[in-house]
Amino acid sequence: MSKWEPIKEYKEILFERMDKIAKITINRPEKRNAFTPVTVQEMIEAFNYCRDDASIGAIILTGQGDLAFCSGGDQSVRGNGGYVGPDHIARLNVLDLQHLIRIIPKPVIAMVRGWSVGGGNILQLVCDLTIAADNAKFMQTGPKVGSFDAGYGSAYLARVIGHKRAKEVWFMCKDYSAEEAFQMGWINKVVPLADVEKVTIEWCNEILKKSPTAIRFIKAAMNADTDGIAGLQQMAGDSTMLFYTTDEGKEGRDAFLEKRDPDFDKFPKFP
Ligand code: S0N
Repeated sequence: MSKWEPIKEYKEILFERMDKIAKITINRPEKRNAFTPVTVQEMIEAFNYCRDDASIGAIILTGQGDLAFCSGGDQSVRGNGGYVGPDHIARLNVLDLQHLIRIIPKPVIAMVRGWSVGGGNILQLVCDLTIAADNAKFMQTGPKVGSFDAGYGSAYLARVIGHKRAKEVWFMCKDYSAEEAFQMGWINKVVPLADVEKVTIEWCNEILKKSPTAIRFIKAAMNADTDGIAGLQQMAGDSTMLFYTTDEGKEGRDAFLEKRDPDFDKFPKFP
């Protein structure tokens, strides 16, 4: 059905594109796509590539195979103070990835098949939209396995599904079906497993017909509401970027370079 072209070879992820859509796939199906610091670093690099490439307008994040989107941090490389990669440094670099997914000014869509667990489930949470296959299951296990995400995983989850539900998710560590997650507003759509990629691509293409600047500001505005001054900074940066493209913005730069007073009088003072 789809013709994905590789963008770059990695050890623990696949990174592909089809026209304006990029797809980042956690490729550790034998571990239910649990992530290591290497997986996360590779994803960070791939997301940054998508951020910089102006021809990419939507990004899909998924896991390889039908059994899991992601089962969270790889418990076999969990050391003292974080997850340990080849550099022997214990890290929680998935927090940097969560932040990157939030601030990247392009829509990121999680495509969930099978298990979405722990830190993996937080990754789908921080994506802008989630399309789930009908075999998807959602679960936080932290309090069972000696960990927790008190950042986006808790506070933002509470914003998305409500405080009572978010506490239930973390206190009970139960799994929720795709239909239950949909009813809670945790995800956007449930489709038959066989259709999940087709529908995710359809959603991407629908978004790609819309104004990228409008999408960028809608995403930034919602982050500004939930992320405090850091969210505001992102939206402010977007506004500055837009201002740089105006004659009014250029007048300030040009006047400085031409060693003259700027003439801002000629610009309209809109109501
Ligand atoms: C996903 C589950 C439910 C799938 O069950 P299923 O289908 O029965 O398969 P299994 O036989 O259990 O698994 C198949 C093989 O995959 C291995 N495996 C699965 N998950 C992991 C994992 N997370 N790490 C390492 N290996 C994993 C199995 O061991 C098995 O291998 P073999 O065949 O060799 O035995 C089920 O597998 C399950 O419950 N998995 C564990 C889920 C889990 O608890 N994940 C970790 C949760 N914690 C985090 O994600 C940390 C989050 C984080 O990074 C973080 C972020 C912010 C702040 C703090 C933290 C923090 O560290 O806490």
